[in-house]
Amino acid sequence: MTLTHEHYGWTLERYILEQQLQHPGATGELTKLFQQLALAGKIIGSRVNKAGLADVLGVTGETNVQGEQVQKLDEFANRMLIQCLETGGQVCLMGSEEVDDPIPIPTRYPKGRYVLMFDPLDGSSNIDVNISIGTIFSVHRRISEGSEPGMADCLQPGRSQVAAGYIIYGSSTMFVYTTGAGVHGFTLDPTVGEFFLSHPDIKIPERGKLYSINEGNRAQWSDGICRWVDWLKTPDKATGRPYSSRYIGTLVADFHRTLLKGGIFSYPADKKNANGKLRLLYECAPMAMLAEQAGGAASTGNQPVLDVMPTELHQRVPLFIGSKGDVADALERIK
Ligand code: FDP
Repeated sequence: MTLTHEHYGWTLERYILEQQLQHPGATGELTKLFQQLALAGKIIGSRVNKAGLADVLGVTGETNVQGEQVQKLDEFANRMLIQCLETGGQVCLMGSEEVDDPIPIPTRYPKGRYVLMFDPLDGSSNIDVNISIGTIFSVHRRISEGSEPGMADCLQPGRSQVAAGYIIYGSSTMFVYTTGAGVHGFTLDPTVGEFFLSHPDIKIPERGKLYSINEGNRAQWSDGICRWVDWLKTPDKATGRPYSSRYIGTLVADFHRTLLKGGIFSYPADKKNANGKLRLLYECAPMAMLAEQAGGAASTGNQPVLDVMPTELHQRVPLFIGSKGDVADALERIK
């Protein structure tokens, strides 16, 4: 779909409503869930923009379930998402990268048909240095009919996600999502306070010219990963090598660039971390759904990320994600 002047004024809400009209059975609950996610994104984005002014920088002194220091903004983002989503009656249970166990909906609020998993503020090490950060979300259908929602609702494979997306707080704030019918991007006009359609039906180029990996970890890599990265850097006109290197250190930002420009992002397993660093449910599965919906691919190195059956809430998996051709090259060379 090409953006024309007819799309001027298409807000996120209107776009989702239009999509809903194409599904006569839709109840509008997912639309309401998205409205609340967008609201949380606007509130978090506004706080992120004032990060240097307000007393929100630095750490709280606590450590989260991953053993990392909790940043004040992480905590704020986590609280905002819970507050915005727990009251509306669309969600029955939530899971957050910042919280050890599933987050129940207080009994005074109705429980809905969906389970929401989120990473409230991805790229926390970049908060204090004015580099893009983001919120990632993943939506599943509740499977615990007739009983209290529980862990089984959270531990669903990426393939059964109903929706996934992220909000990037960068040079502009963008909301990028898929409900299984392509990937669509909206840019926040801060003067109006609305997300407007700016990137309809995003497609990842079949191949890119960029690779993105933390090369500081090279001493820990397998021979296969070293060989593959060396190959990417070896000049060869026919295959467009050498690739250029880009690494922001915020998954949302590195993925957003990969989605728009193509290429590959990877956080592989290494000698220290047998499953890499990134979390399956809050990071890899939602990004994998976006990648596949945009015509790209996402693999753990052994199987498509979307096919991994989760066994733990905070499980990690290796990630190779981006242009189809570039992911296929990686898989071929790391063997
Ligand atoms: P961060 O630790 O700053 O929150 O999810 C973790 C993450 O960031 C990703 O956003 C990012 O891609 C990755 O870790 C960066 O890890 P390294 O610093 O080890 O490269």
